[in-house]
Amino acid sequence: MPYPYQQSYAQRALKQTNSTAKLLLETMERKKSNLAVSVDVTKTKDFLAIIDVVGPFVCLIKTHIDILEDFKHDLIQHLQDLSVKHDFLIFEDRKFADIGNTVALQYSSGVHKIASWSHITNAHPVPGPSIIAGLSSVGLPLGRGLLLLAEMSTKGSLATGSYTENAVRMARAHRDFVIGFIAQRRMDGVGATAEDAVEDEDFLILTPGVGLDTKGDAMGQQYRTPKEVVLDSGCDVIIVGRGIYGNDPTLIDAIAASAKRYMAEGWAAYLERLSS
Ligand code: 5BU
Repeated sequence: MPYPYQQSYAQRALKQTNSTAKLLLETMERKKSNLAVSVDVTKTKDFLAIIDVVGPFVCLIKTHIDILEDFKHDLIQHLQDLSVKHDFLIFEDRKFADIGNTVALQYSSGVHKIASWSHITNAHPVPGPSIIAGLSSVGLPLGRGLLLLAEMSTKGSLATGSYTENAVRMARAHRDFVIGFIAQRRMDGVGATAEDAVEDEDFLILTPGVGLDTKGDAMGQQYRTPKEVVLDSGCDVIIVGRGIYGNDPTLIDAIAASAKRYMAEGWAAYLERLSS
């Protein structure tokens, strides 16, 4: 029997208990895309224009909603309309990192009301399991999913070794809400003891730090190719930002062509993984 990650996204969707995890895998299969685009721009106009043009090629749009200088709440309706139009999920890369009570408020309330529109969000495991308790009190009744940051793509990241293992243990104890990790490789079975039943464990791995043309940036980011990420490391979703829109968010035709290229590379690596 192949490991879960060697099965198709469709097969894996059938076994997910969290509805968001299931929906993401089904969307990947339906659109034949394991590409997420990270839309890190400061103007609403560019933000929506990029999402509209890459929408057909992605399973997921990743946002940093607090980067937008001209944020108004009606933007959320536009984002949700695009999510329906192009059939993708939304992931607010909020990286919560506080006590349970505070993260519950940050997730539900404030200017952005993230839980009301973002299918997926993420958290640093550094506060311990209470961060999951806080976020799930808001997100679970809404059917949302959480990713823990088990690793980061940056040079010198401290999220390694026993920190990563403990992040996986925390996730394993909260499988109703934690659907997987931001990580650079598979985490199934990591940190497990003999008592843990992990043979069928199937965490989703979403991986930033993906680029085809450069190896990194001047601020510690490190890039690997879709093939390295999906085929060699067994990750599920490639997250690409500047590799797709470069430094000019207005070059819409070039952005569409780039998204298509990353989508094709990511899917080819997945098909090769299935056949290996
Ligand atoms: P880039 O333009 O492809 O380098 O953007 C990568 C995005 O992924 C950006 O929004 C980061 O905040 C995010 N990211 C990352 O690059 N590395 C990490 O380990 C994590 C998130 Br977690």
